[in-house]
Amino acid sequence: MDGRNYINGEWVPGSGPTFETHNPASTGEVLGAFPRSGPFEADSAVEAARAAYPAWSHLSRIRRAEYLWDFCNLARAQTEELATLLARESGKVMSEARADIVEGIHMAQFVFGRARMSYGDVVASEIPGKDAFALRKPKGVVVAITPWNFPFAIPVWLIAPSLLEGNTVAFKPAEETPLLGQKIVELFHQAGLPKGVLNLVQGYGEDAGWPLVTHPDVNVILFTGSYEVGSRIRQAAAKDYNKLAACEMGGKNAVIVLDDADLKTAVNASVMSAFRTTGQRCTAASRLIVHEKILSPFKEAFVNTARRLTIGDPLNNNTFMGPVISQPAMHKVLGYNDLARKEGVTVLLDGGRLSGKDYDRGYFLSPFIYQTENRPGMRCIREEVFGPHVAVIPFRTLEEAAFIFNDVEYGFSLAIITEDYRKARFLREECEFGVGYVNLPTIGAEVHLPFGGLKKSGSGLPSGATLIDVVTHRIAWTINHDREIKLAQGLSAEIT
Ligand code: UN1
Repeated sequence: MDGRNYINGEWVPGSGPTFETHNPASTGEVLGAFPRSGPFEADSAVEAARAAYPAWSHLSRIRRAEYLWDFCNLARAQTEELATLLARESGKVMSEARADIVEGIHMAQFVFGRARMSYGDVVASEIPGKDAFALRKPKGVVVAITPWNFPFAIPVWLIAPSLLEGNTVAFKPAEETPLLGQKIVELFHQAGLPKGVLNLVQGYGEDAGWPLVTHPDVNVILFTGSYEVGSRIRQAAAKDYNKLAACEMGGKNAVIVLDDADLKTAVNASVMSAFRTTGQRCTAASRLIVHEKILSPFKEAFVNTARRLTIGDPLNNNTFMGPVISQPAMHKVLGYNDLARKEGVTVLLDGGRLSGKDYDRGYFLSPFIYQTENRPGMRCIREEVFGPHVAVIPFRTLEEAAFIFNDVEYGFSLAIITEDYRKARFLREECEFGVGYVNLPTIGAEVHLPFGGLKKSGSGLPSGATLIDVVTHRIAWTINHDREIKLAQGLSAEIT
């Protein structure tokens, strides 16, 4: 693909160097070259978005939503082609690549449906002659900086609600998945979105992302990625009086398996949580906190299942686990496997880099599973790994399970495997998380729910259904129908 930026409705080549995108399953396969943009392109994108804002925000909400409807129809007609490209660029297996496209479509559908529904409240006034409303207004220019692990769904999650509410957008996809980023913008272009409403800036975080984040004319930054970057973005945004940053960041999520758990459910949920997307989800579980009574049968069944997983070409429909995204990602996971050994864990399945034949062409890893107590200061059970690396941690009491769950700096997702609703409720109340499940994996959130974590996982401004709160500000609007002024709190309106 001939990569371009998209600024003010025009596909423009970059002025400087380019970067390439590769298939992580077969690194010799180059999928395209893209502009390595810098401050000039970032400024142009924000200026175009600012210029388009008055007309876009004054368009009817229904009309704005119709562009999303057209986007949806175009994406639906090409789901298979988009999913294939997504699998080749990100290494996600086909069923997950399809689900990624479908999740983006779902968000656009959800947002489209919202257009004809209430976007404010009518509230009572102390004064009978007053009508009071809580309404919403768009914020202005939104910057969306998105990750490679959901290269279609997450950009659409962030862009679609922003557009519906009347904002305009400058979008920078991850440098690992620029092709899917460009595909999304092509679909909006084909849907006839007016020029400047959505702009695309390709490139790296430091060169292209940072000038977008720090641009004085940006009102909202929506970021999904690591805590380190998210934290820098939040600090930069806090310096500007008119800027808000909503960040979805890492996780050190867990499945808690109680002593009454159905073993089949526990194993299935744990395998999905730990190894779907090769462990590269902010909702993936890298800790399995298991009651000591069920520990032996659980370990045996979990390790045996993990040992049999089909690892290989993402385009093959039978593959369960594809490669990790890049060489640095692979080295990071291998480094954490070594760290776990050094920290004295008991290795249950000694995974590592796969070699031979097709494996040599990509970044393929097999599952690394170990058992350890939750010892203070251990890094492998506290830091985010983002790969097929998982700890089995035994517990004895429910209180201890909650303590272990909370004994990390992250708080994204939680799954509890139990038949006992009282115990599940206890853990729901005691554990710090944003997305919780019972008898399910830690992954698989749906777009019409809030989506975000606590602590280092989020900024307290969840996305998903609740992104509307981030991209709008609420205004109070009160109208007097009496001929004279009457004030709340019994305040006299007499002028003496
Ligand atoms: C992410 O990993 O950043 O709940 C998003 C899930 C998906 C979204 C994950 N629906 O796992």
